[in-house]
Amino acid sequence: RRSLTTAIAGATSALLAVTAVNAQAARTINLGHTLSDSSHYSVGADAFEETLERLSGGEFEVAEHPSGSLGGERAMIEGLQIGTVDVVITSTGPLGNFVPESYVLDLPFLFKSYEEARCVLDGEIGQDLLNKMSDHNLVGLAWSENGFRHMTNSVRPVTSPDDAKGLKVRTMENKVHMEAFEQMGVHPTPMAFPEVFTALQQGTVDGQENPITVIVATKFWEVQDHLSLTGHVYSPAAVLGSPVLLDSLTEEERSWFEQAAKASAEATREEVSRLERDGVKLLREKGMTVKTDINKAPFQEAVKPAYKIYTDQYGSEMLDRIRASG
Ligand code: EAX
Repeated sequence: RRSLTTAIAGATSALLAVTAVNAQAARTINLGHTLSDSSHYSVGADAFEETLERLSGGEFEVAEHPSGSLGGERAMIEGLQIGTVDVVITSTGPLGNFVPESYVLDLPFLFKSYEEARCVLDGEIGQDLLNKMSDHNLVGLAWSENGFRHMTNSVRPVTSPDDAKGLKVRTMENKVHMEAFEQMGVHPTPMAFPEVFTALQQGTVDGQENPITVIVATKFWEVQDHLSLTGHVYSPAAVLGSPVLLDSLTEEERSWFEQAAKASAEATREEVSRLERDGVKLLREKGMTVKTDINKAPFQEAVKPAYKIYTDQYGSEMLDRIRASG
């Protein structure tokens, strides 16, 4: 009897020990983004999760928080800085407020194609920009993708800057974008993404601009009638990490996060490319009128002063490097 009690006690403490080791081993990584769980960011989050869990042999597990459930992109970046969020997939929208070096990427009509943008971001310039983030209390893990942005509104079809004049358009909280829209005669209204659908629904703003990916993932057809493929700016996404977490890791652990971020970016870009092929058809089926044949020259001309405003403040070194690499 005594030996049975001892055996049970022994087994119980062994079980407790195993449970304790497991609880310690599986560290939960909170990953946030603003888009739905059917979006290209969510595809990227899944790839991040799969890769990190595999490389770490289950030492880390990833909890995805989609749809802005941890706040808008600006709020989540602040969360990374103080360590309340571990990993964020975000557009560069509010990033320049933290890392001014990234503003160069937000200049309208800077990149002409996906190939060009991806090539610059995957090369030395992209790596330099990722490295810069550590000067601003953030860890740049990889460049992912949002896509070329297009204008939608609920007032009239837009095929020229004249058509866009006077429209109240939600922009990201990004002064380079806001400046460019102002030059176009549009009234820019900066707003965090989680508020945009309701603002469109209630008519607080007439329009917004986002890539096909975001328009599809957010069902903007429910609140917007007209889409114009202006492709006025390439919108990168960044996979960012919290320095509070990443600086506490071993070199090997940190490399797992970098590899997971790269896998995430790759999966997201594939999904962006797929939606570039199939998305417009879907949006038409959902009832949007889509202007595909947009003459970009007048738009490009209208936003030109944004370049001078940018270089006056930040210099032209990064811009020259990007242009020279194209
Ligand atoms: O990153 O705020 C925006 O319009 C972004 O494109 C969106 O949150 C995805």
